[in-house]
Parts: sequence; C-alpha cells; structure tokens
Amino acid sequence: MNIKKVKLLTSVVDASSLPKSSIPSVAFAGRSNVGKSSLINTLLNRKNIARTSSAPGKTRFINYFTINDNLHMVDLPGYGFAKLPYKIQNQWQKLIETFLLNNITLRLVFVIIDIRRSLMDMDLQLLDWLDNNNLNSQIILTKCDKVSKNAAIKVSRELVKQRALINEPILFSAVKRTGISEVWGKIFSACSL
Ligand SMILES: Nc1nc2c(ncn2[C@@H]2O[C@H](COP(=O)(O)OP(=O)(O)OP(=O)(O)O)[C@@H](O)[C@H]2O)c(=O)[nH]1
Ligand SMILES: [Mg+2]
Repeated sequence: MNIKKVKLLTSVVDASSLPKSSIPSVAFAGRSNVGKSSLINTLLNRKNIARTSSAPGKTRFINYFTINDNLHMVDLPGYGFAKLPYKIQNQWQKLIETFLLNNITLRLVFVIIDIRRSLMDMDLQLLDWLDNNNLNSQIILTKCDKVSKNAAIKVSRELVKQRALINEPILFSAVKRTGISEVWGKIFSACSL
C-alpha cells in the first residue's frame, strides 16, 4: 500500500468515547510487550507513530490511526501486565471487549504472540473469545529474528495443529522487516482495499 497519510485520530481510555468509524478497521491485540506498536510502526514505515517501549504496559489507551482516509489501524493496550493493580487490568479488559463487540467496521483482529513464548492462558482465552463472537482473527508471531528460521516454522506448525488453524500464523520481525507484505495482504483482503 502506498501510505500517503497517517494520523493518530484519537486515543481512548473509556468505552463511552470510542469513535464511530465508517471505514474498515483492523485491530492489534496481544500481551504487553510482544511488539504490537513496533509492528504498526513497521507496517506504516514510521519510526514511532505508535509509541513503543522496552517497559511493558506502554500502550494504555486504544489508539486509532487513520491511513489514507480509508483504513483504521487500532493499537490495543496489551494484557497480562502483572505489575498492574487488578482493578486497572479489569478496566482494560472491559475497554477492549467493548471495542471488539461494538465496532461494526472491524474486519480483522491480529493476535500478536512473541515467538519465544508459548501461548498464555490469556492468549488462548482471547482466541476462543474471538471465535465465539465470530470475529475474524489472524495470529502473528513476532520477534522472529530472535530464533532460527527452522525453529520459527516449528512453532508455527505446532500452533496450526494445536488450534486447528485455517490461516497459518504470519512470521514477523520488526528488526529484520520480514512478514510485512503478508500482514498487508491479510489487511487488503479483509478490508477489500
Ligand atoms: N528483537 C525484536 N524486538 C522487538 C520486535 N518488535 C518489538 N521489539 C521490542 O520489544 C519491546 C516492546 O515493543 P512494543 O512494540 O512497545 O510492544 P507492545 O506490544 O506495543 O507493548 P505494550 O504497548 O506495552 O503492550 C521493545 O523493546 C521493542 O523494541 C522484533 O520484531 N524483534
Ligand atoms: Mg504498545
């Protein structure tokens, strides 16, 4: 995609201020620190439009990016950040759920997983929850530069078996810039762009 214009439309902290979107959107969900914001920056060819940090829990809002006036990318706050008080974790979960259930223009939810970590309970819950709510999901395995190509393929195959996936996970690295066209391909077909 020729990215002519990217702008941060809004950052939302409470469910009542979620914007009504009239253009297709895709969302990026996953544990804290797996590389969601880095992935968005890499896709958009921008250094830090989605703010990244080595300290987990950086993205605390739902951030909407508008691309070329015809696509929203939505950076969701990461879950499973243990240091946060339970009450705040709960608020996050509510916010994410409200977003996912009330966004009629949402075409695809990318579930981002660090290739070096096995699926956490929360990842499994999210995947099941998306299936149960008929939301289209696609797994992306990030930080693939940290493992060998063979190891990455093995993790991917095991996931396909374990979850009976129709769509193979995408192998991605923001450092090596691999997997970009595969992610865009999914966005194009889901959003009919
Ligand atoms: N080696 C490597 N490091 C990465 C990659 N993607 C992200 N990182 C690093 O992982 C850390 C977290 O990245 P973020 O993009 O901020 O992760 P996030 O999922 O948005 O985190 P939260 O907003 O806290 O939920 C940063 O130190 C990044 O530099 C990657 O593909 N390879
Ligand atoms: Mg982030």
